[in-house]
Amino acid sequence: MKKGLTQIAPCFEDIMPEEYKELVEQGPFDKDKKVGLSDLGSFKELIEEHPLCAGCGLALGMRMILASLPNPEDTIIVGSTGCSALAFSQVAIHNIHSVFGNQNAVASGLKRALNLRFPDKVKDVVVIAGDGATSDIGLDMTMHSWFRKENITTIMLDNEAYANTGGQESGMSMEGAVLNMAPKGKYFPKIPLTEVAKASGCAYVASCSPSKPKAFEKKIQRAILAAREVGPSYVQVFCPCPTNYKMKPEDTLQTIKSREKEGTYIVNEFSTPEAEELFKRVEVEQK
Ligand SMILES: Cc1ncc(C[n+]2csc(CCOP(=O)(O)OP(=O)(O)O)c2C)c(N)n1
Ligand code: SF4
Repeated sequence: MKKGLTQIAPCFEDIMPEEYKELVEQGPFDKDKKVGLSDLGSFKELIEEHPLCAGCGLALGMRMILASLPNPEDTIIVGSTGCSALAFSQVAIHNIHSVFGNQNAVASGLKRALNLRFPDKVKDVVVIAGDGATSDIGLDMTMHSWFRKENITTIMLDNEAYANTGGQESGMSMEGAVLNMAPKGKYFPKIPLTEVAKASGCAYVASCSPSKPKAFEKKIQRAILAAREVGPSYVQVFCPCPTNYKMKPEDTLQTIKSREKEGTYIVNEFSTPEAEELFKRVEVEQK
């Protein structure tokens, strides 16, 4: 199926807003016209009137992830509670919501069921969840999906806070971070989750940010490829929250660049030899 992947039930056609109808018509599904991150703006992956705040790094990160998906038509996103959940009902990709923290368990079951139901088809299952959902509440389920070597990709939208509930510290907040509900500053350092992912058996691990779109797209695509053919993959996307960190909305990208420059947000990449081999083969074929 090309366009028509997301559909409006006939009984709702007359009441759906115009921009939702456009989303259905103009999603990035047309395989004959393959789109990527550099085409962002020429198709519709997220409704303009989504409810995320002005300057939200997470909204930018989500748009870039959606535009980087190698196989949007056959991708199912598993989301979790948090700010991103407010936008998932308004994206052009199939997605399901899971209860806070359960996302990697739900994604594991979904991937196994899809393998049984569509044995001859590639179906990518991609978890996209906040740092609280991934590194705190859902850490056990996230890590166990890695230990079990489930063929799924986990993407963390790392805004270094529990943003949706008004600003509590998360495991991914920096030591000393002051938030509305962490007025004394966080007592312990940021969890090195990329290191944990490596040690837990992920075939591909990376961190990235919207400041370098080409590298961003490559990392998302590598992660999905690795999960298809080698084993679990993890990508950490830095996407600061201007509302809870009390920045001006227009300063989000500059904040990312400054943090990367001063080395307080480390952008890196790791692949197992098997994944490395796969990337070499596929990326040469694509040239
Ligand atoms: C089981 C459960 N515990 C707590 C909550 C309340 N809750 C909703 S969103 C949220 C914070 C989410 O933080 P994070 O995963 O970092 O995502 P963000 O909102 O920052 O994008 C919390 C604690 C909930 N919905 N369900
Ligand atoms: S609170 Fe922060 S993360 Fe949530 S929508 Fe607003 S800017 Fe984005």
